[in-house]
Amino acid sequence: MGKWWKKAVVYQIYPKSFKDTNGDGIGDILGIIEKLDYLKELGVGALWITPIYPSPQKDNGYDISDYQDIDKIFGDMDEFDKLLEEAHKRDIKIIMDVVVNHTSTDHRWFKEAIRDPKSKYKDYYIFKKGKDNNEPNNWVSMFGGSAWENLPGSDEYYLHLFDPSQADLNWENGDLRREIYDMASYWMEKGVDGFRLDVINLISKDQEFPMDEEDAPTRGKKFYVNGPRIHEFFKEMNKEVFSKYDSATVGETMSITPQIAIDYTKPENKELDMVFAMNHLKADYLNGDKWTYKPIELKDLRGIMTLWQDEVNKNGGWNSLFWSNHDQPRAVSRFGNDNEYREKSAKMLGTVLHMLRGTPYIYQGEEIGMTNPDFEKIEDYNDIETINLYKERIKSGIPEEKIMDGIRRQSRDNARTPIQWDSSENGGFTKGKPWMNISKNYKEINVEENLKNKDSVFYHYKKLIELRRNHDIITYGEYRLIDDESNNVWAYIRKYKDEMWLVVSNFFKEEVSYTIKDKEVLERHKSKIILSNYEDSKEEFRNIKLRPYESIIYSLS
Ligand code: TEU
Ligand code: CA
Repeated sequence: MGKWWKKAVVYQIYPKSFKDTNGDGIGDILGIIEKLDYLKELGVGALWITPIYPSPQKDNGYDISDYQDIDKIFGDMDEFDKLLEEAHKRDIKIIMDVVVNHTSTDHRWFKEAIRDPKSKYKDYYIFKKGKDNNEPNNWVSMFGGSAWENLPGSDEYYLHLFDPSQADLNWENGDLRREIYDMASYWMEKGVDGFRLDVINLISKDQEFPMDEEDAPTRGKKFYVNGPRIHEFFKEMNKEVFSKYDSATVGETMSITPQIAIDYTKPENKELDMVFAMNHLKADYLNGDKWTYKPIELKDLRGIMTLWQDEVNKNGGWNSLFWSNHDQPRAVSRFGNDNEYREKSAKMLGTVLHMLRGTPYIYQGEEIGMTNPDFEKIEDYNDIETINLYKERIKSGIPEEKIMDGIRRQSRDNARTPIQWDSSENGGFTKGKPWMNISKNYKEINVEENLKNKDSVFYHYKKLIELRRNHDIITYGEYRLIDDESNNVWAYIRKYKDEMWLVVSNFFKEEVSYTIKDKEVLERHKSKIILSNYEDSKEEFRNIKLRPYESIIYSLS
C-alpha cells in the first residue's frame, strides 16, 4: 500500500502521432511539452511514452539502435530533460518504454557482431548454425514467416521473434545483462519514474531451441514465453536497478494466466510492479485468429476481466487496466458504438474500467472518444505487422475484401492516427503533411470541441480521475461481480470499510430493465449517484431501466 502507482492514472503517449511542432509531420518532444497543461487539466499522474530512442523506425521505435539517446525525429536530450522537468513541475511522472528482448539490427552491438565474428557482441545475440541447409528450428516470427534470418553466405542464422530487423538478445550472457541494467540505471538517474518493459516475458529462451512438434500458427512460443530463467532475470533486474528507486515497472506480457501474473507482481517476489495481460483483448478473435471477426459476448469479456480482478487481487498482485494501446483498435469502435452512441458508450467504457481495482491506463485520444479511421485501401496503412499480414494472406489466396475487413477492425494503425486537436487542417496535429493520415472525422471529434462542451467524453474522464484521487475505495476496495448471467449488463460492487459502491452498465444500444438480486446489495436502502453518463439517472437502484449504454455509479448506505 501507499505506492504512488496504485493511486495514479497513467496516460500513454505515442509521440509520433501526438503533436508535431516543427512541421515535419511527425509528433515530437516539444509537442508533448506543449500539451502538458492539457494533460494536467485531465488530471493524469504519469505519462508512459513509447520508445523515442534512435531507431530506423521499421517498427516505430520498437527497434532501438541506441538505448541512451533520443531519435532526431523526436528532438534531443536537452528537450527530453526539459520534458522531465516540466512534467515533474506539474506533478506528472514519466515512464519510459524500453525494448530489451531485441535491438534493431542497426544497433552497434549487432553491427559489431556481424563485422567481427570474434567480437564479444556476437554472444549478445542468438546465432545458431542451420540444420541440413534449413533454419535451426521451425519457430515462427510474430510478424509472419520464419523466426530465423540467414546471414548471407554462411550457414548461420540469428533469431528474431519479430521483424528480421529486430534481433533477439541473448539474456544468458551476463555482460549483456549488465549493459541493460546500466542503461536502465542511466535513465533512472536522470530522474525518470519507471519503465514499461516491452514483451518482457520473452527474454528467457529454452536453450535447447527445440523443434515445435505442434503445428500451431505461433510455433515455438512455448519455448520462449515465461521461459526457464525468467524469474531469475526479473529478480536480478529488480535488485540491480529498480529496488534503488521509488519507481514503477509494468511488464508487457504475452500468454499469461492470473497465477503467472501474481508470481511476477507479488511485492515479496521483488520482480515487477504490474503486468499488461492481453487476455481480454482477444474476445473478438474467431478461433484465436486476430484477423477474423467474432462479435464480442459480454459474458466472455466480463468473465475474463472478473477472473483477473478476483485472482490477482486476492493474491497480492496488482492489475493494470486498459481497453486499448498502440497495438490495439480504438476502444469505442471495438467495445462500444462509434456511430450514434459514440459519446455515451465511450463514457460507459471509461466508467467500467476506471472503477475496477488496479492502475488504469488511458491511450491517447481515448479521452475524447477517438475512433478507428476506417481507411479504404492498404496504402493508407503503415504498420509492419499489417503490411506483412496483407501480403501473406493475398499470397495464400484469401479474398482482398475479407483481408481488408480484418485490417479495418484490427490493424494496429487504428490507434496510431494523429491526435485530433481541433477542426483546422490536419486536426491541428501538424502544419506539414502528417506521417500517417488523420481520421476523416476530426472536424467533429477533437480536443477543442471536447474542452468547450462540459458534457464531453473528456470531462467524464476527468471526473473519473478525480474520483480515484478522492476516494480510497476505488484503489483499495474489494471488487465483486454481482451477476454473471446478464447478456447486456455488467454490474459489480466495490467495498471498503463500510462503504459500498455499485457500478451498473448497459453494454448495448437496446434499453434494458435490470433487477438487482444480490442479497448484500439489497441490504442497503439509500443510494446516491456518484456519476452517470445521463443527466437524469434515477437513484432507485434495485430496479433500473438502463437506456443505451447507460452507466451509473451509486454509493449505497
Ligand atoms: O508488442 C508485443 C506483441 O507482440 C503484440 O502486442 C503485437 O503488437 C500484436 O498485437 C501481435 O498481433 C510489443 C509492442 O507493443 C509492439 O508495438 C511491438 O511491435 C512489439 O512488441 C515488438 O517490439
Ligand atoms: Ca516534428
